[in-house]
Parts: sequence; C-alpha cells; structure tokens
Amino acid sequence: MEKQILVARSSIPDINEYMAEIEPIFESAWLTNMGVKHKTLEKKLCEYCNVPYVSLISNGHMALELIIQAYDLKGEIITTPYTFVSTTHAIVRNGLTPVFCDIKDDYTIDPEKIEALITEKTTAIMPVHVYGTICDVEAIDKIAKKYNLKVIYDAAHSFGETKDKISVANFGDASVFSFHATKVFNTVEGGAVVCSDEKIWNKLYKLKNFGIEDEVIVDDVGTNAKMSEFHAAMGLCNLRHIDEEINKRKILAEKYYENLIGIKGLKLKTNQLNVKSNYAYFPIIFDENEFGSSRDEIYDRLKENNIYARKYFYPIITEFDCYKDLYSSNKTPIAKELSEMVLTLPLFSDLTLDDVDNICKVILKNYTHNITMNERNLL
Ligand code: T4K
Repeated sequence: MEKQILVARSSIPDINEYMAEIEPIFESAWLTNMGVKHKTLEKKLCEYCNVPYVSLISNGHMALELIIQAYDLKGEIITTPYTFVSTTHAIVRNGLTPVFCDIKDDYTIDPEKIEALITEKTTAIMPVHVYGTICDVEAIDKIAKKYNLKVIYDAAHSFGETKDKISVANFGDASVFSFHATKVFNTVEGGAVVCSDEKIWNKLYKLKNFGIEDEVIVDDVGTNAKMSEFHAAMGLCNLRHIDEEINKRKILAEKYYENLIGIKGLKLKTNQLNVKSNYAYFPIIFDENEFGSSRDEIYDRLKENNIYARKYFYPIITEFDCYKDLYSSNKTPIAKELSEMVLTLPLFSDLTLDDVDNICKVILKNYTHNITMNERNLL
C-alpha cells in the first residue's frame, strides 16, 4: 500500500477555528499560569463530565504523579502491569512501591486478585481503564471501602465514556485523563485530574505551580505542571467536536468488527453492557494455533504494507529493564500472555472505511479455514 497508516493520527480543528480561539491570547499577552482559556476549559470539562472539579495539568503523566502527592499517599499501591509505563513510573517517582495484580481477559485489573495483595502498607489502588474498557468499578469500590484505601483511576484512555449514563470521570476518589495528541480528545500535550473534593483541587492548583501559596509563601514542594493557554485553546476547539470525533471512530470500529468478528483465532475487544465507548483503541488477540499466524507475523506483514499497528501493551511493565530485577512477570500470567498476543490496529477519525478494509485484507491474507461471510466479501 502506498499510503502510510500509523496506529494513531491526531484530531485537529480547522485552523481558522484555532486562530479565532487564540486571538485573545495575543491581545492579552497572558500565555500561561492559569489564564482565561485554562479556567474556561476546566469549567467546560466539569460540565461535559458532570463533575465538580477538574484540574488541568501539563500532561497525563504529571496528573498521575500529582494526585498521588496531593493525597500524600505512602507505602504500596496495587496496580496493573498491563498498561503504559507512565502508570507505574508515577507511583515509583513518588517514592512508593507498586504491587502488581493480574488482569482479566478484558485487560483490566482482576478485583478477585486484589485482596490477597493488600498488606498493612497498602494505601491505594490504581486501576487502569485499558483501551477505554471500564474496570469493574463496583467490585473495586467495595474492596477499597473495606480496607479504607483510596482509588485513583488511570483513565488516560477513557475520556468521553459513560457507564449507566454516568461519566467515567465519576468513579473512585479521583480519575486521571491524558489529553495527549494521540487521544480521542487532545490538548496537544495535556491531562487532567477529576475529583470531588475541593481541598484536593486546591492542593493540585498549588502543586502544579511549584507549591506557591502566594507571593511570599511556598509551603509545598510542588513542580511546574501547568497547562498553557495555547494548549487549553486547542482543548476548547476539540471539545466542540468531541461527539463527532467519537462517532467517526465508532463507524470505523464497527467496520473492523464486521470484517473480523467470528474469525477463528481472533479475539476482539468486547462491547461492555450499558457503556458508551469512546473507541479509543482497537486491540486484537491473535491465537497463533487457531488463526495460523502469530501476532508478530501479522505486525510484520502489516508493516510490509506500510501499516504501522502497535503492540500496546507489550512487554508488560515487569519486563522493562528498570523493573525486571524487582518483579516476576510469572505472578501476573494473564497479563503476560495477553501482552504477547495483542496488536492494536490503526484507529483515528481520518481513517477511511476503505483503509479498514485494506488493513483487514492484509490480516486475513493467509487465513484459509472457516471462511465467514464477512471474510468472503473481503477476499
Ligand atoms: N496512562 C496511560 C494508560 C497511558 O496510555 C498514557 C499515555 C499515560 C498514562 C500518560 O499520559 P501522557 O503523559 O502521555 O498524557 C503514546 C502517547 O505518547 C502516550 O500519550 C500514550 N499513553 C501511549 C499509549 O501512546 P508512544 O510512545 O506510543 O507514542 P508515539 O510517538 O510512538 O506515537 C504513536 C502514534 O501516534 C504515531 O505512530 C503517530 C501518532 N501521533 C503521534 C504524535 C506524537 C500523531 O498522530 N500525532 C502526534 O503528535 O506513546
């Protein structure tokens, strides 16, 4: 294929819409430090997610770091090894110890395995709504209440989702979004903490601005994690189009389902009951024995065709050089196994239905048995 297709492509507004949004920034010369655009975006995100407090942060990773600091957590945090490395780094960079819990076959933390990992040092659980699959929030909540633990969701992948019509931002004590360029909703770089406690919002306000209380008082060891006015302006533009963005992704994801569902050896992400998905990622599990080709073979074949799928999330965190001597991946066998079989296919709003068909054709090229209707249409 001549056209290069990457796993993601940023959604950007019309340039004139952005120019109009940033014009007042040029007039005021107020470029950062919680200016008008920053305040407006926080307000609009509160409305969109139906939550009391949103604190905008320079990126999703710093949002994770700062919410751990804001709650003054110590000791151990139970989390998942099947995630982007940021989740774990945020815990470790705060001087805490991550304790890894295995996942279910929907990629999210297995609540049934959490209790056995709780010690007297455990202070929180940090689950991840991986690919936008919402964790078993009720079961996690029950455990957290029983042991008096905080729950901080890494909701980097799940902006715009609802469960039983409630925004995903409402679960746990706090949720962290990433608004990185590759996300369903982006501010170029950016992120946010959503919480229901005004004290925590105030603390974050200070922590992201060096711990400054006022001109002469600095009473926290904060950092610089502010979102600039230009980033917030991008967010204001993109937020106007978020429903359209999710709908375009939905149409493409449905095309993937239509082409690939029922193929022996392929396991697609399941649609969750009563969940409005944001279609952030399209992961597939390749069972080499049944499908005939391994995940790595498909990855290479797609690449030969100029299609750059990604092995999110391979390897699992406990196999990275900086963690592998401290942990054993055998303790989280499901996470390890899925990471070796998963491939995340291109999914972004500028992708076309023809692109999806072509990607599926490459995947199904050598597949010979159990040909389904959908597959027959493609060959
Ligand atoms: N928690 C979780 C669960 C996360 O997944 C992430 C981030 C975080 C926390 C931390 O949030 P942030 O601090 O990032 O806000 C990408 C993203 O950079 C990262 O945000 C994301 N997760 C992760 C899953 O994916 P890479 O290293 O794979 O990015 P890269 O540069 O290889 O880009 C991937 C593809 O995206 C490219 O092939 C093309 C496309 N792309 C990339 C860029 C930079 C664009 O279309 N536009 C762009 O500007 O990490």
